[in-house]
Amino acid sequence: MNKKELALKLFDLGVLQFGEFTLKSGLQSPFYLDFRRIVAYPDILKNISEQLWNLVTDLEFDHLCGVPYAALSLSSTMAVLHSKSMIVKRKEQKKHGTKKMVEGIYQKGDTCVVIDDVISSGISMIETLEALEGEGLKIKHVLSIVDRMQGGAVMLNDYGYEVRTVYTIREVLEYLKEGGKVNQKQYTDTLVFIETNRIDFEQVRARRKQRTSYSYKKIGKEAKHPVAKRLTEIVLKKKTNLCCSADVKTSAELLALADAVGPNICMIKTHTDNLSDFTPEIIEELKKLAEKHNFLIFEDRKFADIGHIVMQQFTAAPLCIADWADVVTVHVVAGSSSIEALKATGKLDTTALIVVAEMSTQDTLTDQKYTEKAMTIAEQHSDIVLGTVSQNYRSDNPGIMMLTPGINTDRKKDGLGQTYNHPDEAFAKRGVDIMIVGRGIYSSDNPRLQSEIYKKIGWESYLKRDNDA
Ligand code: S5P
Repeated sequence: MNKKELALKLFDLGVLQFGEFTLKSGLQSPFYLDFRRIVAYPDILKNISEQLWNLVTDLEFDHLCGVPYAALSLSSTMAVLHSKSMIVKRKEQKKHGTKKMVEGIYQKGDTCVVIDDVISSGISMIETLEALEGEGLKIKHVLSIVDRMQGGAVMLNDYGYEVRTVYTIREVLEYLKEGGKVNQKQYTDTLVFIETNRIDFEQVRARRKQRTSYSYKKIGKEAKHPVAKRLTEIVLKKKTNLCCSADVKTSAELLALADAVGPNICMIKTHTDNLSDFTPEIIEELKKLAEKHNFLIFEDRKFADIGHIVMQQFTAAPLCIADWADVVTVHVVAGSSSIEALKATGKLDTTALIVVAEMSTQDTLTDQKYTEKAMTIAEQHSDIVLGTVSQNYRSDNPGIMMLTPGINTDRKKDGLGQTYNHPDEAFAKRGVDIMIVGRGIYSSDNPRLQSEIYKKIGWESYLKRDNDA
C-alpha cells in the first residue's frame, strides 16, 4: 500500500472524521484524526509503523518511545518489527514501588526517537520530551504520522528537534480529494481552518518553565550577591560564559593553564585539595592572574557535612578557602544547615555560594524530587547563592544562575560515570547560563585555542536563544 492508498484506507476506517471536535489545546476543529482506532486493524498498524520506520532508517539511536497513549501501539510495533528497544513514558506517576515516570532499560546519555500519532500544538510531545530528558535521555528526532500544520512542528523545530512526519494534513487532504473522499467544501474549509488557527506559541512556551532563559543583563540586575553581579559584568564585557575547570595536579600546571585560558573565561574552577604541592603562595599567584585577565576564582569544594564541620572546612588552614574564593560549591544533602553554617562564618560578603542541585553522572541520586528541593533551598538563600549546578533545571528567579558541567563538544561519556552535553544543547535547550568545561580544554594539545573555541561556541549559542530580557 502506498501513501495515497493508505490515506484512503484510513478515511474508510474512520480515522479522519469531519464534524465538531475540541482539541487538547481547547481549539474547536472541523476535523479530527483518531489514530486510536488502528489498533483494531493489525495490517494497517503494521503498514503505518513501517512508514514511520522508513523515516528513521538513516539514523542511529538506542530507543523508541511513543507519546502515551495513542502512539504506544506504533512504537511497540516498530520496536518488534525492527528489534529495537522501547521505553515507555507513564502518563501518571506510579503511586507505589519505584515511582518512575519512564519505564524500560536505559542509561543517561542514551538516544531516543519519540513518536506521536499527530502533531498539533506539540504540547503532548513536549510533555514526553521533558520527562525523557529529565531522565538524561537525549532526543534529537521526533516522528508523527500527520503534522496538522498548526505550529506544533515549527515550535518543536524551534526548540532544536528535527520533526519527521509521514504526511502533512495538506497532503492527506490532497489524496482524499483526488480519491473522491472529501468534497471541495470540506477541502477548503479544512485548509482555511488550518491557516487561521495557528497555535499560540507563547502559551506552549510558558509550559516549559525550567527552560526559561534570561539575558545576562537581566541576571545581573536581579542577582543579589555582589559577586554574582560582578560575574555578569565580566561575562558581558568579555563575551564569555565559559568557566574552565582546571582539574590539574600541580601548582605550576594550574598557573600555566590559568594564564593560557584567562582571556577566554569568566571563571576558573579549582579543586585545590587535588594539588600535590599546594601552598598559600599559589593562591596569591592565581589572584594576580585573575586580576590580569579579569576572571573569578571558583573553588569547587562541594561542602556536604553537618554545619559544624562545614564551617571548619571553609575556614581551616592550609587552604583557607574563605579568604580567597569568589565562589564555592555546597551540597544540600544535609539540608539548608550547610548554607546557614557557611553564612555563620561571616565570610560570605566576598564569597558567593553555588548549590549543587543536580549532578551530571550517569546514575546520580539527584532525581527530580531532590533537585526541586535543592532549588527551593537555593532560592530561599538568594542573598548568598549565586546559582545552582544543574543539568535540566533553572530557577525561576532570574538572579540565580544555572551552571552546567558535563560539557564537551566531542565526547558523550568518560567511562567513569561522567556524561556530556554539547554546549549548543546546554544553552539552547536547557537555559544554561555558565558552562563548565574541564578535560575538553585542559586535556587538549592547545588549551588556549580550545578555550577560545568553547568561548565562541558558548557565546553564539547564548545569542541564538530566545532570552527573556
Ligand atoms: O555534577 C557535576 C558537578 C560538578 S561541579 N559534575 C561535574 O562534573 N562537576 C565538576 O565539573 C567536576 O568536579 C569536574 O571538576 C568538572 C567536570 O570536568 P570534565 O573534565 O568532565 O569537563
